[in-house]
Amino acid sequence: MEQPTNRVFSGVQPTGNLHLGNYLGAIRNFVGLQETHECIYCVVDMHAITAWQDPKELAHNTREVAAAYIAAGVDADKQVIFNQSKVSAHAELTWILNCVARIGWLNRMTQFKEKAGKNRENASVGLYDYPVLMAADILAYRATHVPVGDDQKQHLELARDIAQKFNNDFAEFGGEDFFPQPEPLIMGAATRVMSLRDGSKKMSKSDPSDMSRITLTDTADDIAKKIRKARTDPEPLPSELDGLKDRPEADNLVGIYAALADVTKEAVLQEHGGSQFSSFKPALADLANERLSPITGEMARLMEDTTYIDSVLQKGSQRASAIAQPVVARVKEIVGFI
Ligand code: AQP
Repeated sequence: MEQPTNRVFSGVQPTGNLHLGNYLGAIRNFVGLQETHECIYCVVDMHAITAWQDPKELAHNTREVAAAYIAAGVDADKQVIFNQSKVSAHAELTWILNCVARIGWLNRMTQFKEKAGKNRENASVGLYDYPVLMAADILAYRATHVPVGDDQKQHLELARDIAQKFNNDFAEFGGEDFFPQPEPLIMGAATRVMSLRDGSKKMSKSDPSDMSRITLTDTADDIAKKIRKARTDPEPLPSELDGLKDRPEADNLVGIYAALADVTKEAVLQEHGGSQFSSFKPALADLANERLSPITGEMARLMEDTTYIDSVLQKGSQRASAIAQPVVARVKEIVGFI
């Protein structure tokens, strides 16, 4: 079976409140990669239901993530955009990989610990198994590169371990080197965008405070208000990177500015070092609005009539199945299923 050398796979959960972290950590990088790679971008609805979702909202949010991909600049004709539940290869491969992954490996996953919190006994089995489904997502396409935010690094390492163990366990049966080691692509100046209310927490869809995140449905006024109220310290911005040490909120805003302007944090500090937040924040709000408003506008337009998005997802799922089903069929042969 031919192994591609430049196949990208990534996904975003349709759990509502798509935010600047999702955009800068993932979606924006999806766009650049399509110049050089064959790209498969998934709306991971099966991951979403690891925590309960209102079925009507799940359908809306699934279309909205697809709309965000397209509005941000992913070419729906050239690349594959689809939702995970339409391609059964993901679920089928997950079961086989569940029997390869070790419980000890999953017990180390920090995202499960954070999301399950104190109520661990009551978390869904799906939430615990989330990283194995993620490994299956990537390996079903024998993807070589996975653009993600920094928070997904540990899950990517697990996917590599699962791929390696499968290859070793089934080496004699044609499995040797069957799965490539997928490489994480963690790119840009804002690989972990932090909450606007607390510089020690990542910006997240599930944060109860809407003021903690800038979303891809916010208006210019919303963005200006959220940035104005973002927590900061009383010092002016430093001129050197070292001066951001122990100043997580300042570091976060500088990182967001750098990523949006497509420059380094050093360059932002060269320009704004010595400025008070009272002048830096309006500049950041203007820049965020300039970059995001074409995307939010296009997303809103696409969501007015969802026929086009549904057709993209339908066509994308057929193209995704055509790639993944032969891989899963070969995996079944390798493990001895008849
Ligand atoms: N704060 C972030 N900074 C940079 N990248 C981020 N990503 C998420 N948050 C940040 C990246 O966005 C992609 C899609 O994430 P996801 O929807 O699959 O799940 P998540 O990581 O659990 O995202 P959220 O928004 O934080 O959701 P909740 O609140 O449910 O935990 C991934 O590439 C992720 O790295």
